[in-house]
Amino acid sequence: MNTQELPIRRIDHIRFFVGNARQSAYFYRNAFGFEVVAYAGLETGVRHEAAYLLRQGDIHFVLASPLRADHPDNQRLLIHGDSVQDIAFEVDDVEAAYQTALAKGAMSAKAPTYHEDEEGVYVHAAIHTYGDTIHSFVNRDRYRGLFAPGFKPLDPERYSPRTFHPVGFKSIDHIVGNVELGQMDRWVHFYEEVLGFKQLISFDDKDISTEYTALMSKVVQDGQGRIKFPLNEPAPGRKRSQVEEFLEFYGGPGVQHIALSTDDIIATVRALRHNDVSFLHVPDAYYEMLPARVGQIEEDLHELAQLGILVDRDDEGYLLQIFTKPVEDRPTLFFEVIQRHGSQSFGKGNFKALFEAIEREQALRGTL
Ligand code: TYF
Ligand code: FE
Repeated sequence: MNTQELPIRRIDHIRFFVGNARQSAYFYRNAFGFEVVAYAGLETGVRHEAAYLLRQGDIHFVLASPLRADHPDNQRLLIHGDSVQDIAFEVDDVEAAYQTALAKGAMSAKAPTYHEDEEGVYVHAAIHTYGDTIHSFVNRDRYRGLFAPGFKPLDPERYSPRTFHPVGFKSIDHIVGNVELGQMDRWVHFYEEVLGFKQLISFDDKDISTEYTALMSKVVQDGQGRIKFPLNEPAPGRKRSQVEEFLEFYGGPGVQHIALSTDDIIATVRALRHNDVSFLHVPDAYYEMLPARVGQIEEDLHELAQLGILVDRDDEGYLLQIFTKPVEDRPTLFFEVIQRHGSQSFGKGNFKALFEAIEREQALRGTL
């Protein structure tokens, strides 16, 4: 089994390639409550790009922007806008992970490199996944520096480290990819074959298309069940699928949403709303039906209704979730806030309310 051959320790970081990393860092700090901890750029000896490392709980985001017209990734800004470029994994052995992945059919994005400096050795390689998205493999067991070569602690002269208010995000719960019509199974197989993931068979499996879903979705997860990647493809429906809208405005397959977990969704959503983060709106009727649907829960229903938090129950427990509107002008990337009480599924009972809320937004954009 290749979970042994390719042991993924965890999601190391998500790299976003953006037009203006300095300003994106301001947004992810002041709206989402990330701490800006490190910087790479001209002042640290990096000539081609500026990058900010943001941290909250176990979550690490790298926001990178090109500094010149000859940056090798420039084209993706034009095609995708600001986007998730890399879901990077920390692995035991970068070279072995990369060779195994290639032997199983992955396409190389970057051959293994050993960055050696006074801080030790940082090992990095990368493979392609859907669209222009890549998976890096990194290992810093023999690296004592901060995060990666080129990164230095944030210089308060460049970026004020004060006024950061964590909103309570703990870890990455799942990352969703949108792929083209008919391509979902291909990418499910890619994660099974290349990375040793397993398709998650739960009663939540969404390969049903009803009049309101117009999408199909399957979930793959790593051997330890800690990394979960749902994959969506559009399904012909009554209306234009939200996945089609994404593919059009993103310019191909890519990361659609990132679900971040919290242990106190009420406090987290309250803080995010205070920070002007906008969420999808569900009608009041949703909350009238809620007690009958989910039964007894710890949280106060009025508070959940006030904040617009959704609830779903399955045989293992329940979960609370809420979805932001797209975080940029293109109707592409959005975030989900999730708190699990036992349930390991994805909120199937909320799909109708959620997809109808998305459709109302699509209607406003004229893309339905
Ligand atoms: O990740 C999930 O499966 C849930 C539900 O376009 C969902 O968050 C699925 C598809 C979609 C938006 C949300
Ligand atoms: Fe989700």
